[in-house]
Formats: sequence, structure tokens, C-alpha cells
Amino acid sequence: MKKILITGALGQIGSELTMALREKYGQNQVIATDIREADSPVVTEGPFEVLDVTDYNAMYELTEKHEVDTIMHLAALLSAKAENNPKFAWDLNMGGLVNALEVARELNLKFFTPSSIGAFGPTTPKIKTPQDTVQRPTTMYGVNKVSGELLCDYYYYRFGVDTRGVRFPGLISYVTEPGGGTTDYAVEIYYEALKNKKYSSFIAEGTYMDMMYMPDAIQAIIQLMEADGDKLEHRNAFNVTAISAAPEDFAKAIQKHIPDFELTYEVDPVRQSIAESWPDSIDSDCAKREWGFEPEYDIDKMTANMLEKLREKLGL
Ligand code: AKB
Repeated sequence: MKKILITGALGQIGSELTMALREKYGQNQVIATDIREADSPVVTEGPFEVLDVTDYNAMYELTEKHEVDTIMHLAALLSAKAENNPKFAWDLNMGGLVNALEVARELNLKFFTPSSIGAFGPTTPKIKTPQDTVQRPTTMYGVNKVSGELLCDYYYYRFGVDTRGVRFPGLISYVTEPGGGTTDYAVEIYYEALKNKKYSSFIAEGTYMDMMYMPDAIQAIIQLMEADGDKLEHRNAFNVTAISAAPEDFAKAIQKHIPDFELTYEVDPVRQSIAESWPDSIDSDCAKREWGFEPEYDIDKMTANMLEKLREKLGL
């Protein structure tokens, strides 16, 4: 990886991945793109271009113009938003992905795109979900993610494109808030704990999902992209996780720092049913074995860091 183009660079993953890659490979080596501009270091501190990923010609031209060797395709609608607008989600998530894969094929580029725990469904084993298992998701987002995993495998086997990817759990970060995901409560809870000492969760008590702190997610992407391709068996859909937790586990971790923090519940039926269709905990042994994935943050270490960084950010 010497010159990288990122789509969806202003999103939750993109805004931190762009900065981490610029730090590692050089400021001008990472071309950030998104559908909109924003007042962000992603736009002001390095090359940035406006790009609609459903426009194949624009994507091809930009990629060729900047002579990149790698595409990291992040632009996508998350699970809850996709469920509200399934046809638009299909067009954006699948249209964008197939365009990015085609550009990678035409220009012989290395390729990364994230899948998700959303690629699993109610008939998937729920505890320690294996790497290779039943995948019959019941959401549009999940359908997109399984199709995406298969498409990336196809481009590798059929055309030799060096495609790689992980199944991310809910990602927690103090930099950019997620938008429209089922696991978003696990970010909101920290903001509300600091601002109001209370939070009303849209996910019910006892609902377990996998989570990971953003520094571990960024490290995982870089490590997978730099791994020796000959050692990768799974390539496009490695289970990665660091934490399996329910809302009350976040509350307990926060109460160690803010003892009078209060958690209540006002469950959103749409997001609750999505959460219930996903695993409680996934098994990331293949990622550990094939490319050395090793997360650093458990829930307590993440909570301490998240609260400290958010306090600074919010000026509290
Ligand atoms: C979502 O909740 O939609 C995402 C995900 C787990 O893919 N955070």
C-alpha cells in the first residue's frame, strides 16, 4: 500500500482511518473522498475529493488521476437506516461496492471493504459464532453484507483482485458518531453519561452484541492489508471482535467513573429486532491465526479512555 483512495472518508471509520493512514504513509498518499464536504481535518489536512460512489465513471477517473494502488471502500448505509429505506440501501451499498470492485479490477488495485456482524441472522449459532457458519440475515443491511462478502471473494477468485475484509462488530469512538446503526447506543451512552449522568437505551437489557474500540478497528484494517496474502485463507470476511456486552455492562463500566450514572430503557422495536437477529458473541480465532489480530481494549479500558477523550472534546 503506497497510495490509497478511501470512499466514505467522513464517516465513523473513515474519519479516523484517513488520519491514521496519512500519519503512516504520508499526508499526500491518502485521497479521502465522500459525497459531501465538511469542516474536518480529513478535508483540510490532505487531498480530498467529492465522490458519489454510485457514479462509476467519476470513481474510475479519480482513482486513475491520483494513481492509487489501493481502494478502501467504506461508503455505505448502516443497518437501521437501511431498514428504513431498503431499496436505496441496495442501490447505494451494492452499487457502490460493485463500482469500487470494478475500478480495482480495471486498474489492478488492492481492495478493502468492511462486512459486519449484520451478515449473520437468527439461524446463525449465537454464542462464539464461528468464522464459517449459517448466514441467512433478515435485514437489508445483512443481505447487502453477505452479498458483498461473496462478491469480494468472486473478484478474488475470478479476476485475481487482492480483496480483503473483516466483519466488524459495533464500533465505539469519540471522534465521529455513527449514524443509523443498531449498535449506536454504545456510543450515545458515553456522551449522555458525561452530559446528563443518565441514558435511555433503545436496546433492551440483556441484549448482547459484539463491540470494539476504534483504535483496535483501525489497527485491524492496517494489519490485514499488510498481511502476507499467501497466508490468508478467508480474505474477505474475518470475524473480529473485542467485547461482547449488553447495555447494563456499559452502565456498570461507566459507573466505575460516574457512580450516579443511571440507565433506563425505551426500546425501539426495529433496532431491537435487528439486534436480536445478530450473534451475542463471535469467534475471531481465524483472524488471530491467519494475520495476528489481537485487540487491546476490553470494556473497562475502553470506557476509561472514551470518557477521558470525550471530556476533553466536550470541554467538560
Ligand atoms: C450497525 O449497527 O449497523 C453497525 C454494524 C454492526 O455493522 N454498527
